[in-house]
Amino acid sequence: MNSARPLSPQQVRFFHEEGYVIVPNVFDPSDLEPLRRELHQEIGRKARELKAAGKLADLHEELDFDHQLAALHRDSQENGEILIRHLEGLRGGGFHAPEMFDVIAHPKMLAGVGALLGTEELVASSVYRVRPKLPKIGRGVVPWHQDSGYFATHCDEHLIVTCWVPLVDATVENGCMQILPRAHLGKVATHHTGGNAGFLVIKDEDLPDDPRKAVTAACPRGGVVFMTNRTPHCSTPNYSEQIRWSVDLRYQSALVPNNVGLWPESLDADGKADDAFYEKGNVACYPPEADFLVGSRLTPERVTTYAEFARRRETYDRTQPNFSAFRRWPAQV
Ligand SMILES: O=C(O)CCC(=O)C(=O)O
Repeated sequence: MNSARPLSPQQVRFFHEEGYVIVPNVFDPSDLEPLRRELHQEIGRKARELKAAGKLADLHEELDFDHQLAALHRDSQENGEILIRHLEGLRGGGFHAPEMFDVIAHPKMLAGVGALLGTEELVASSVYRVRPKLPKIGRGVVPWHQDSGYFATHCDEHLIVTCWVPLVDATVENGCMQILPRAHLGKVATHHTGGNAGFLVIKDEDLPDDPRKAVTAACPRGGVVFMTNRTPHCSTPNYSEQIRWSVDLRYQSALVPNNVGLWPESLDADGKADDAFYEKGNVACYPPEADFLVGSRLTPERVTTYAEFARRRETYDRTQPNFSAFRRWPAQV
């Protein structure tokens, strides 16, 4: 295993000026193999559960990680959706295996985000997503947005770094991202609800710049696309024959509002945390999900272990917060 390569000063400057930087060799592709393998095994386990429940006949076990889920989805869209939602990582109950945590807390990843954030006191967010973009269907196409569109307004002016990590080579053909450069220096644009698959969307006329100026963020496996929370981006359809797998992870300085160390303790009988916890007590940029310390020179003993990561995600998942970033935006595109 090679060691962590810090980003060069040129890459850090590029990120701050352009709002993104594509670094092709953060990981060795083999560093991502355990996560690919675990996701593949999880698909097998969940598909066997569906088969035992009489919901599907063919497990397509002969197919590799880059194809099996697409075949299951082709056989039954309903089963495909169940599997995708199970893997997505949405809310604490989603995919949070040790192999996922190992990528989030990987020294190579922390070296990269540490350089961009200018600190070793690093908080990772539970707002990470696993994205299997299936071939030849619209699902997984993500409309123009800024990640800040999903966060609480008090974090608009803070820097939260999104790290988009392809688990296959991401190309124009398989639907890599498009990024609007230099637009992160302005405000958070107006988003609307009602985009494809429930995503928030910035209408073309509300984009801070001409979408024809977008750059195509192709990125090899092992690379990372780093973006700011105010960088407008979207992604296009997958016209290839295989799944475009990726994970997107989010980090911030420990000085930016977060809920490290906070637990939604006061749950009522329905498992609902009291409003005060989400309205005032929990000031995180995305309060419904647990943040955790992943790097610290000052208090290394507080750095989160896998067991605590899992417990925090699962505890937050049992609550049903009132918080919704969507309430900030006008309804429907
Ligand atoms: O993976 C994609 O296609 C889009 C990712 C994205 O929008 C994000 O990471 O915020």
